[in-house]
Amino acid sequence: MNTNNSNLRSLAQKRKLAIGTGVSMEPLRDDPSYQQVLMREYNIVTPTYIMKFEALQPQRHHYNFEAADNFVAIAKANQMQVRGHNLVWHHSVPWWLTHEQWTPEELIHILRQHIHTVVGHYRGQLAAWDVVNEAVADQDSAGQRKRDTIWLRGIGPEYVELAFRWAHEADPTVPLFYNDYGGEGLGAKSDAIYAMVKELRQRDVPIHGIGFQMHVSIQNPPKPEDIAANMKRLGELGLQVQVTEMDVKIHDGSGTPEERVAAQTQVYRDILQVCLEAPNCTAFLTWEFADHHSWIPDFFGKPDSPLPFDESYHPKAAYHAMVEVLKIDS
Ligand code: 9MR
Repeated sequence: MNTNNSNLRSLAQKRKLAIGTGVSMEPLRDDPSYQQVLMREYNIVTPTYIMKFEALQPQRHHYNFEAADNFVAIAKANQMQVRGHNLVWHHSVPWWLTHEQWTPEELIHILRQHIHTVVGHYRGQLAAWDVVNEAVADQDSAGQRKRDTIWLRGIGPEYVELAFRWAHEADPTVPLFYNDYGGEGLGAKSDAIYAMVKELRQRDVPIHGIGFQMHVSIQNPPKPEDIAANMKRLGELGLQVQVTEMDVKIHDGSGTPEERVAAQTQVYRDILQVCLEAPNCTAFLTWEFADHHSWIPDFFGKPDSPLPFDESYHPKAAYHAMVEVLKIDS
C-alpha cells in the first residue's frame, strides 16, 4: 500500500470528510490495480448494484446476501465505511414483483418485509442507507411532485414515509438518506425535494440526510453558490448532505478536448470545495473512480471520461484538483 500521505484518503481524513466511490464487484474481485487505488484513495464505498432490491431478493422470500456480505467484509477489512444503496427505487426491482398486480396491502407487506430483513441484516454495520432513491419527478408539473412508479401507484405517496419508518425500526442507529439527482443546485426539482423532506422532518419521520447524486456535465453544471445555498437550507432542517455519485460528463460540452478537461477539473474542484465549506456535508463520493468503469458511455451511447482516474488508473487533472482543494486550510 502507498503510504504517501497526499492521497485523497489521508487528506480527507484530516478534514473529517469521508471520501469515496461507487464500487462494482467484478474489478473488486479480479483487478489488483483497481483494488490498490481503491484502498489507497478512499475510505467510504457504495456498492453500485449488489444491495438493490432485485439483487438481494431475486425471488420472493428468497434473499441472497452473499455478494453484499462479502463486500461489507472487504470494506471492513480495509477500514472503509459502507453506504447501503438502496431500499426503494423504481429500477432494479425483481421480475416477480413487477409482473403481478398487488393490492396496496400486499405491496406494503412486501416492502416492509424487504426493508426489515435487509436493514436488520446489516444492523450496526453501515454508515448510511439510501432508503428512497429518485422518488421526485423530474418535472414538478400539475402538483405531481412524486415520480410515477410501482410504489406510488401501488401504495400511494405515503410509501416514502413508511420506508423511512420501517428502516428506522430495523436499525435505529444508521443514518437514513433520501438520494436523488438533478436537485443539487436551486430550481424546481431541488425545491420539490426540499419541500418533501421538510414535511417529513416536521412530522418526525426518521430521515437524517440527503444524497446529492451529482451526475453532472461541463455543459451547465449546477452553480457552486446554489449548491451551497441548498446544503445550507437542508442543514437548517437538521439534515446532513452527502455527494453520493458524482461524475462529470464531457461529451455533451463544447470546446477542444483540453478545454473540456479543464472545465471538468473546475467542476470537481468547485463541488468538493462547496462540500468542505458546508458544515453538514459529511461525505463526497464519485460513481466509480476510473473512466472505463463508468456507466455514462453505455447509458448515453457516447464515449466519455467522467471520473478522476483514467482507464489505466492514472490520476487525471480532476484528481490533482481534488488533492489541492483538500490541502487548502488543512
Ligand atoms: O451504475 C449503476 C449500474 O451499474 C446499474 O446497472 C444501474 C441499475 O441498477 O444503476 C446504476 O447506478 C445508478 C444508481 O443506482 C442510482 N443513480 C443513478 C445511477 C446510474 O444510473
